[in-house]
Amino acid sequence: MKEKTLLIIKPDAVERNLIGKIIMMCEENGFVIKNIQMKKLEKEEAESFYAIHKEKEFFNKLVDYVTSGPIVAVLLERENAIEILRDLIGNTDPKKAKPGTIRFLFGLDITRNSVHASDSKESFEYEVKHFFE
Ligand code: 3AN
Repeated sequence: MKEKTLLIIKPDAVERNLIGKIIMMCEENGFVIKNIQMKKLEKEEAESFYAIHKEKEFFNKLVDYVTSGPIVAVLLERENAIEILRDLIGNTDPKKAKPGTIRFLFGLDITRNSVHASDSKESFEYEVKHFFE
């Protein structure tokens, strides 16, 4: 069954002109782009998007970083989209990401790791509301 998921191309990747390469990797892996939006998040929007991490010591750093420049939100669809996109982006820490994954290729460090992808159906339903109907 077809499933949707959300990809966020983060400020470090937008800044280094990697939008095209990242989207190309998604398309080459069978994802169809259903919607796309470039946006600079307000602090409140970023805090809401990352609410699940509110108690973490890296929360403020994460919010500052993700509001530091424009991001691109991409609504993607394919079979088993959530799991396959998580595999394609790789480990949160680019140093631990498998070769060939987006974070292995483009991530700079655990904060500036180039992309975000929903990690479950529940996170997707919550996150997508910040960008699309
Ligand atoms: P993922 O993005 O792989 O789902 P999460 O949900 O654990 O990872 O973390 C959300 C974001 O918080 C990550 N993308 C990363 O930028 C940041 N983050 C996670 N762990 C750390 C950490 N130990 N130090 C700094 N930032 C972190």
